[in-house]
Amino acid sequence: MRIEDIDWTTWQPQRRATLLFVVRDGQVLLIHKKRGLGAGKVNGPGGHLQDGETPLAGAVREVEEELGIMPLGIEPCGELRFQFTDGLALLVYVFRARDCQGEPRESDEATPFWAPLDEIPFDRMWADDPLWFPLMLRGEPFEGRFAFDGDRLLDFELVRAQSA
Ligand code: 6OG
Repeated sequence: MRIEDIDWTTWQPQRRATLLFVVRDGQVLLIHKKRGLGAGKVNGPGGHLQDGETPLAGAVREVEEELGIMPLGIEPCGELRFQFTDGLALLVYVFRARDCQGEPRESDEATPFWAPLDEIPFDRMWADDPLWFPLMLRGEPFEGRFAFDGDRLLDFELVRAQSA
């Protein structure tokens, strides 16, 4: 499956989800994800949106639920559209926060850790992450489209956006 095989004008996500990265003091707050899509991988805190929830509200709720902290100074960074070969179509809203209130703590969904910005463990993350992470860290809005077969990245297109 190639990106150009997908009709993005009629593409509709079945599910919408969030990711939020607290970036502070040269470090980014990541999690070992314990369950859900991508269990076993390193990612940012996040999860699926509930009915009627805005992406920002969902992103904040997920961080509070998974890590018990309140993100501060939140900015939208980008949108990621994933088409999986098994039919799953997923839209992920990515946010960045300048700080957080409280100490991140482990939950049944996530084990948090701070990673130095020059030691981000991309080999344990989804294959799309190294593509857009640098834009997110520089605060440059982006839009990505990705074709996946399971956790294998088949094809992608990544562009800078006017605003996230
Ligand atoms: P729950 O199953 O936890 O929501 N997610 C992805 N994140 C990255 N970086 N790359 C992907 O490439 C992803 N696919 C899904 C979005 C799923 C969580 O997993 C993220 C959500 O935070 C395919 O409710």
